[in-house]
Amino acid sequence: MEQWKGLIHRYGARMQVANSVPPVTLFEGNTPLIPAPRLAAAIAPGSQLFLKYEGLNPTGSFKDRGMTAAITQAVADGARTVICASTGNTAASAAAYAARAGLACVVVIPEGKIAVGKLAGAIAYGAKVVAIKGSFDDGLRLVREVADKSPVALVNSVNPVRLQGQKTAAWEIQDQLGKSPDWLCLPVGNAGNIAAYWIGFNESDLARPRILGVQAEGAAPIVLGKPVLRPETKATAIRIGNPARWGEALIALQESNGMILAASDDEIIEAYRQVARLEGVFCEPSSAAGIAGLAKCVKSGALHPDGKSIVCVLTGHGLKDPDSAVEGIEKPLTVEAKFESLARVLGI
Ligand code: AN7
Repeated sequence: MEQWKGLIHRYGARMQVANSVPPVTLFEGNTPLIPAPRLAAAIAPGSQLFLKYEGLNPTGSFKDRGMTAAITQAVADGARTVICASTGNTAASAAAYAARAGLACVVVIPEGKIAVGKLAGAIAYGAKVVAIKGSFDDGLRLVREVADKSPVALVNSVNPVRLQGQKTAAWEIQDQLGKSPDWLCLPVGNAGNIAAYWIGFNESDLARPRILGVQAEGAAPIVLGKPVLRPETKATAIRIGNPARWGEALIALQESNGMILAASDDEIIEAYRQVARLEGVFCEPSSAAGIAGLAKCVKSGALHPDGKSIVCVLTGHGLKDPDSAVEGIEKPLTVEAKFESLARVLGI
């Protein structure tokens, strides 16, 4: 088989992105669609449940799909510096692709509210990291202003080229499944991803899935129908109170005959632990929001899983947020380095 060379190599002809320069790529995309029968038995009996494991992208999240496109475009446009606001994953991804292209990168993050693995990435890839005393929404407002007033390229998903990269996930799922699923479940933050999937499904000849979007209860502006001034959730990636792609999210939900709901932090964390323990797939808390929402809809009778094919998008890797993994967990047992000591705790 021909070597995988990333999304623009594979799908460039169907993406609106500059082709005047070589693609800036880390060979992103082509992530596995993993059957999840044990999770299905637990939360959606009778369904064929799959996990689109986007945490296996080069910087550990789905953001790399959009970033290969946005940074390639920035290079073609002659940019020297790119900027984004981020709850963490966009920052790490922008920093990596900027490094790859030899561009400078500035990331603006909400102080104290991003997972350590994301900050580590942004620093390792050499970005200039600026924390603000404010939320992601404040950060996005600020970087938009910077991009308006100076020659830096904005690479948040308000940049349409980002969606051109991210829409490819819809086509990958269709290729892997041989059809569209009946349901696609995913977390919703700034709503770029739900908008991008909907573009992808619309640019295919196959039937479109129904979309289940899930927000965190403390950051659920679309569910509430109004912006949330001070969003709060343990799912820090989706701690967003005024999504930039709100309108597109509503269109995707309406046209797909979909649903949007809020899951509590407890429900999200339970789903996050469940998918790791039942399937061996470790995602970050926000990524489990889609699973939490699916479980909720099945329980309430809003979604009948029997005979349905369902894909939950796991947007980011669990190792991005090691603190959440160990929070509230007892420390590992420590014993003397002797057979008898180990045997005693194992009960043998
Ligand atoms: C793991 O990195 O907004 O609805 O600045 O990191 O397209 O915003 C991240 C969002 C879901 C929500 N899952 O996607 C950022 C940022 C994970 C994420 C989302 C994010 P959108």
